[in-house]
Amino acid sequence: MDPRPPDPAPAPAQSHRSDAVTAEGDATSTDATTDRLLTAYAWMTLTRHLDEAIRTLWLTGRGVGGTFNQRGHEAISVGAALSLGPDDVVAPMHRDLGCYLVRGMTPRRLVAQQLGRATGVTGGRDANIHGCGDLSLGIIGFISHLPQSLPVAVGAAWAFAHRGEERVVLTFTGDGGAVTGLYAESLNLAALRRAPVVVVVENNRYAYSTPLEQHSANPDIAARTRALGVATVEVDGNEVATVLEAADAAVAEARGGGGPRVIVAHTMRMLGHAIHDGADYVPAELLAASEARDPVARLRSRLTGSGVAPEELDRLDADARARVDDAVEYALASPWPDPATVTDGVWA
Ligand SMILES: Cc1ncc(C[n+]2csc(CCOP(=O)(O)OP(=O)(O)O)c2C)c(N)n1
Ligand SMILES: [Mg+2]
Repeated sequence: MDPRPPDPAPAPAQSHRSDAVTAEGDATSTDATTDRLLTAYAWMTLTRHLDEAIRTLWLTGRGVGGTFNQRGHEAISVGAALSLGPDDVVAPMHRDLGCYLVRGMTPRRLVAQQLGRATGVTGGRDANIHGCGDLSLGIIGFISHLPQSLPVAVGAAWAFAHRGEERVVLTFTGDGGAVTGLYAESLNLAALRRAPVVVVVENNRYAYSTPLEQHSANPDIAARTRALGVATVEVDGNEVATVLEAADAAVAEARGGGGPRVIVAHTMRMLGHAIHDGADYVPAELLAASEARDPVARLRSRLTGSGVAPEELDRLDADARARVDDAVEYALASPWPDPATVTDGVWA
């Protein structure tokens, strides 16, 4: 038995009283917005620190398998997940660590998963984000073959509509995934059946090492999606307030029977595809530009600009760091899987 206290819940962002009342004197909605952004900041810093800790484990020779870089995608995965209700379901992909966290998967389980330990989500059957799901948290495990999570999400959403349940499914794909036949087929079916699914396309301009312009004859993902008959909006994926606003609207519309909604969120990976990838093929000026658009730093400066004390943000940052340190310690002390369990969950 683990003598340590259970994985603590993230510190809720404290209610904030903004001094920056809007010109209209709308102090209440300003406070509400700031409080929500503080919540997003708490989750985004947790995602950032967790991603950095996992990278450090690999770079110091303690990693197993592989791990995908999250840096630059935090506003998308956190912002979209924060728009969901408790009964909704997500089918995240490999850059959505923030989404797993918001839905309640703890840093302890996630680090143990990444290290292939028995206490990880798949009990050591994978040492990556693949298959990392927990239906008790409304998280469908990520399917490695891209974008196979998409038809599963559409099927789940269609089932909700068929049963008359007002539940929404949120899923994600990349710009590479959005050029596949499965993307078009899944969205076509979703539109025909008015399935309540929200698809976030994380357009980071690369699919592994292939730039958008080399894998898409028409790189306008939103235009291609609208041509399928699906209502689509585009947002700056490095600006969490914009992601939240678009996701809130899309989830409400899908829940209200409006059918599928797609949000194309433009961002840029700030590192390579995965831990083994130094991104040498990305022009240095592009990487520098993405560093300058860091979604976490942008949110911090937006919040301080609207009157939040830097010490309050430092406190959220320190809480996130402490949770991650605890998770790393827990995972490193966790046992490897028992070989006797190797056939558990094998169906055929
Ligand atoms: C069907 C399939 N082919 C190849 C891969 C290997 N692979 C994993 S991630 C990836 C890049 C996907 O690019 P994109 O959809 O743009 O998402 P991103 O990684 O940029 O977030 C590839 C090719 C895969 N997982 N599935
Ligand atoms: Mg991509």
